[in-house]
Amino acid sequence: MSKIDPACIVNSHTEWDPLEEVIVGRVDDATIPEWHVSGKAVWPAKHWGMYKEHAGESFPRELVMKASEELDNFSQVLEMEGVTVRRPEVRPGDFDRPVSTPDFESVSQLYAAMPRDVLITIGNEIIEAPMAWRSRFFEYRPFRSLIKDYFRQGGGWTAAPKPEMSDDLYVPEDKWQEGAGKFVTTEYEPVFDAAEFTRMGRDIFVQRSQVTNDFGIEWMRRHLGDEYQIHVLDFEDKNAMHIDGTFIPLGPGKVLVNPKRPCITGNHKSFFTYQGETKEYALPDMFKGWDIFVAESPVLPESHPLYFTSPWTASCNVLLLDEKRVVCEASEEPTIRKFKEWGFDVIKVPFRHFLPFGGSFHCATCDVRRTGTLQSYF
Ligand code: DAV
Repeated sequence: MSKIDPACIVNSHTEWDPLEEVIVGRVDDATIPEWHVSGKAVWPAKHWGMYKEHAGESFPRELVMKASEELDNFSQVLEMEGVTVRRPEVRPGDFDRPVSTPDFESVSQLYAAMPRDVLITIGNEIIEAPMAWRSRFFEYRPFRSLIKDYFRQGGGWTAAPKPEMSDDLYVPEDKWQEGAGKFVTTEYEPVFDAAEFTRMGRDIFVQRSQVTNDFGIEWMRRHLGDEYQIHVLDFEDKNAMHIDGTFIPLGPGKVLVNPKRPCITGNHKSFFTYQGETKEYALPDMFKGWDIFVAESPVLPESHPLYFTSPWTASCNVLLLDEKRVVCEASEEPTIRKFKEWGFDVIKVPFRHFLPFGGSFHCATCDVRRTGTLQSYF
């Protein structure tokens, strides 16, 4: 028998159950993190100069302002769709000053824009992730007043072991080489970003990535115990970071996949054409009979600044309000058309100014409550 209470203020088991309450991030005071090998492993090379020369400064202020307006508008749209929205608290000095611990110093902290990266709700519990970047060590702080409030109302609250993030956690920059399956984080201690995990009831999927190590995955496995199965998926992706731009559950029996990063994990193969080439997508056998929806290429112009990610977040990083309603970026016409063909009701929200900060609607949110119970979909 499950100990999970569906009436708890914190209750979410999947990416698709009807969304009742959500945290939407704030991008205010977003600060450029310092150059570090853990960033080099994932940041687009054309922005490396910015990290090397402008760490500790604000991201371009006009962009931050427009992104902040987009977040406010997105929050209003969610409220109009009947979702309760809560926001983190950003205080002066949260990000734009140096921090030090016994193990490292960092010129700044990053932001509170991406609750999905730092928090994950599994059942009745909110878990704070032990993130792998020094610039994100204190990222839980802007969310603490919300988490305390949920705890007081009966929600569960766990902070995974805080990493030391000494040099032992990273491959030194002069030894670091990029390549699929090569990771910049060592197994010194558990680390993961919450957005590395995606939830389908009793089955939870994760990838080893530049910010999530096997030790971190094992911590989650033991923490969650027998009621859950954690499955590690492997993708062709040399900058792997966060599964929600790569493999996105859309409902029971439905998953959205990024054609640029095929899954190479199992024997259940499907094929599709991407840029004139036939591609193989190999999932574990448990996905037999599932619909594999292939994401459309993003239409974001090449010149659009993306400081942290590939452009695929524009088309893949969608938020489901239930099995029917999906929030898509308003200029991504091909994606919108596809979702309609697949039978979804599309809610179009402009988010182009937010994308540069490393994600879209899924990243910018964290589920607090979705109607539903813990089930198995396989
Ligand atoms: O480049 O697709 C997405 C990360 C979103 N949290 C990417 C990474």
